[in-house]
Amino acid sequence: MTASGLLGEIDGVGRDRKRGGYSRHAFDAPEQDLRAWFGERALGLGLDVDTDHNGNIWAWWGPPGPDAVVTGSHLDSVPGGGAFDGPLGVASALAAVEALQARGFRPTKPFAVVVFAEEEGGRFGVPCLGSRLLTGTIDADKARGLRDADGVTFAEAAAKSGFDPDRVGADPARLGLIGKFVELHVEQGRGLIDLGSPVAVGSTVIAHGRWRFSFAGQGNHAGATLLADRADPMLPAAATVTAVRRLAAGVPDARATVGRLVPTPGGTNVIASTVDLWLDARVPGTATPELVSEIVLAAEAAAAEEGCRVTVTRESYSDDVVFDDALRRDLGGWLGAPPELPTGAGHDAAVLAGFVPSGMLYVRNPTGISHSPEEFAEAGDVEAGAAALATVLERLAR
Ligand code: HGY
Ligand code: MN
Ligand code: MN
Repeated sequence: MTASGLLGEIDGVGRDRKRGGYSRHAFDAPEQDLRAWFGERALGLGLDVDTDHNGNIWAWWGPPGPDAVVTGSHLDSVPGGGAFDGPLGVASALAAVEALQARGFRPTKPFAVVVFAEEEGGRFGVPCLGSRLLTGTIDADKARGLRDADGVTFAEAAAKSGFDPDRVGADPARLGLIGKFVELHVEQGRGLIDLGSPVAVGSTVIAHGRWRFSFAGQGNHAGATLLADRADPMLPAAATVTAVRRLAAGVPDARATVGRLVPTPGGTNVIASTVDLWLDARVPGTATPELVSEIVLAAEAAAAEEGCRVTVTRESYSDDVVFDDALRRDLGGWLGAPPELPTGAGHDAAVLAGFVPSGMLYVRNPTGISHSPEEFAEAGDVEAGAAALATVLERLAR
């Protein structure tokens, strides 16, 4: 089965009629369907499938063991996301295994395809939750207590899906099996369009984090409350949204976004009592916290002006990552020196990079758009990516 064919099999899973694109979140029905699809396809390739206590799925080609060559990505999406972010890496890994088997290759090292849980943080708010739990880079108690928009905790959702929440947490034995990790991913930008290549090798991932701003005021009647008598949290929230863009514009190469803003109670004729917004801030190097501090000052000033209060909580943060130099050079050498690309998008490979030699391959996205239904990859480039992945996996595992 080609990678395109595998993607075609899940094309209808988790379509979001309201937003467009796909909504596939940790432990929800579409994600469970995708887990089942992956398991069936992996078993069909003779792989042994098991799921770790953090919800990451491992499909072993031969017995598990140390110095394993591991590849994979994720199957969950952002709300209204594209078809390729995550699934392309998983489908390409399965297609690469099938292609290697077809040409009679057998790995001389332990070999696994992995699907990491909750990479987007689309339900519980922390990106790369599965790989952070595996590596112990998130406290297990904090993870258990993460809540979704309905107030359901990760522990409750995990238990409902058959996992033991008490076992969630660092898994040094399993992490210790990984010798090298390579993730293939759709490019989330325009680099390869301008470079005229279907595939690139990843070089770096810029620092990025998420902060929750909670503005509190006085809920009241929209018609019976004079302006002078209001403490409307929507005002400082709005001021913060514009301050994010204004302040980020002054920092070289900064990206800062408010894509999620939730007033409570959210009535048309109601002055909100609280407004929550989430900041996604990313700056190469060490400047992200400084930018966020400036944004917090602006939020506090705007809140005070309106007689409101604001609390800010850091929900996640990852430093800059530079992928393993030797592996990056090997990947490039084995693929005829394709372009190397930095990225502003986070990945499980970047979490693992702090523990094992990790690398990435990117596949051209002619729209340059991601985290949106327009995300795309041509079938020819999808197959070029899967073939490139097969090439590097064969070199790593022989
Ligand atoms: O948000 C990111 O950069 C990634 O898509 N999780
Ligand atoms: Mn993504
Ligand atoms: Mn992704």
